[in-house]
Amino acid sequence: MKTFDLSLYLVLDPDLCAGTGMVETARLAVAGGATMVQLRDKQAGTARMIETGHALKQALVGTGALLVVNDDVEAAIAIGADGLHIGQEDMNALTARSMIGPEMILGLSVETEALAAAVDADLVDYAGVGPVFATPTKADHKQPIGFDGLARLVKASPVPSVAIGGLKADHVAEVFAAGARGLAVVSAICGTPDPEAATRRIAAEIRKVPA
Ligand code: TZP
Ligand code: MG
Repeated sequence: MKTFDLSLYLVLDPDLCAGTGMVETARLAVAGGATMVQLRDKQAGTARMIETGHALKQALVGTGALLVVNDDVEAAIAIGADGLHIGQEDMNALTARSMIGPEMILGLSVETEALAAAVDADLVDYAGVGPVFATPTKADHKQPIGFDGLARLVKASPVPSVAIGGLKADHVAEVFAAGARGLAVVSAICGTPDPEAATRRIAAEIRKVPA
């Protein structure tokens, strides 16, 4: 059984992070309490993913925060990332698992109850569930599920879930009440004037959640 803390999961966006930079944003967010950081850059090729991933890994050394790479399995392996995150349109979980081996964390995005129920817990370690709300951060996102949908998908999933999509500090209580183990955020942290303070505000709400 792998142990990892999904509670405050930062997903990086190169455009939103352009001012501060992805690596500096990650460093600040982890100082503010982010538990996981995902390198997500849909425009970057593998070489650039590896370059940024190495810098991120360096920035996270000794913090306990885990580094997850979106979609690019080759980059995840080359970086020595803690995890790989795939979507339904990416390679399937069996292929991904066979490439990354048993130790690396594998996350899978699920947008419907049927997809959540279909998650293979022998292959996948956590589900990214959403979008809870419509969000301008992801142009092609699926139908928002709301907190009712989140609760249904969390229940259907055989693995721990992290909620995503339009989530801010104000939503922490409802995210956990729906059974998710955490929230994944982009714009609540990336591109804010003070990413560390923004993360601290979310972390403070998480500390209020009854165990
Ligand atoms: N997947 C579903 S919604 C989303 C992703 C990557 C973007 C979430 O961004 P934000 O800014 O936290 O709404
Ligand atoms: Mg993808």
